[in-house]
Amino acid sequence: MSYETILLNVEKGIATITFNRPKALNALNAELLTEFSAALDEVAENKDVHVLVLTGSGEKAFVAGADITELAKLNALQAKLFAKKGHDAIGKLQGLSIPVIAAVNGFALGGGSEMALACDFIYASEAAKFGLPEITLGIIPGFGGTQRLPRLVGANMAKEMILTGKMLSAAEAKEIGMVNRVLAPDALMEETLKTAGAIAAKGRVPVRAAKQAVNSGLNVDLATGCAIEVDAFALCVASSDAKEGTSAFLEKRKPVFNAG
Ligand code: CO8
Repeated sequence: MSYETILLNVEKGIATITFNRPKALNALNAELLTEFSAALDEVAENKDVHVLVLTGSGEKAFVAGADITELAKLNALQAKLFAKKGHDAIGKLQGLSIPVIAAVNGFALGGGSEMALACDFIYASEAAKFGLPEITLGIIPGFGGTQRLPRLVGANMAKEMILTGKMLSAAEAKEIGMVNRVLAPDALMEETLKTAGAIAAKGRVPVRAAKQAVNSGLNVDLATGCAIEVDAFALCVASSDAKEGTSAFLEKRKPVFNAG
């Protein structure tokens, strides 16, 4: 399928979705959200895809937020529908069984930060800037920022960002635990794809099980989380990935997962 506002590329088990409205700093309009959601379906249905990477086109932005030209025209009901559209797409992203890495190449503001927060982890270029500036527009984050940011960096840090609307540099975002690695701009994609490749070479079953166990465990008490892990562990032990991984160790060779 071809898209107008995003690019979808699949290579060596890794899908890359690039937000592609560089003239509007890749802002999220209704068309982009519809296409993004369809691309996620395409990725989810492709059995050859083991990892998804998200990035932005152009030098300046990952995503500079929801499209303010569209936002400015909405009444309350339309705003609710637009917020739901964003939540549905970003919820679908977070619910993918394969890992997702955000390669944040520039501004990740408002909906852009919210998109990155729904990924499994974030690598950022030294040029990246993060923030939830909605308060400056007289609104609040509407694509999950008030919920996902405090879960990741703690309530107080999240409230300072949301209430002031201030931007953080990539280094500051790393300091508060929002970003895993900060890289030179021209090393961002290479390093992100290297990590994606390392994950794609692991067994499909344990990768999905590990992601799901961590995510499910975050919403429950420790005992329930540990029970989730036990079930997921048993599922992995019964898989051909465990057979290959343990046999390879005992036979002193490198395991080959996802061969067939
Ligand atoms: N929406 C639409 N267009 C945008 C956006 C945006 N979010 N951001 C930038 N653009 C456009 C500019 O209008 C400009 O277009 P043009 O060339 O036609 O004038 C072009 O992109 C380049 O931008 P600038 O000239 O402003 O570039 P600067 O380098 O001077 O500034 C900034 C870059 C700092 C990123 C600046 O563009 C900016 O502040 N952008 C807005 C950031 C923002 O406030 N984002 C939050 C938006 S609200 C949101 O995300 C809410 C999500 C939940 C929605 C819930 C729905 C109900």
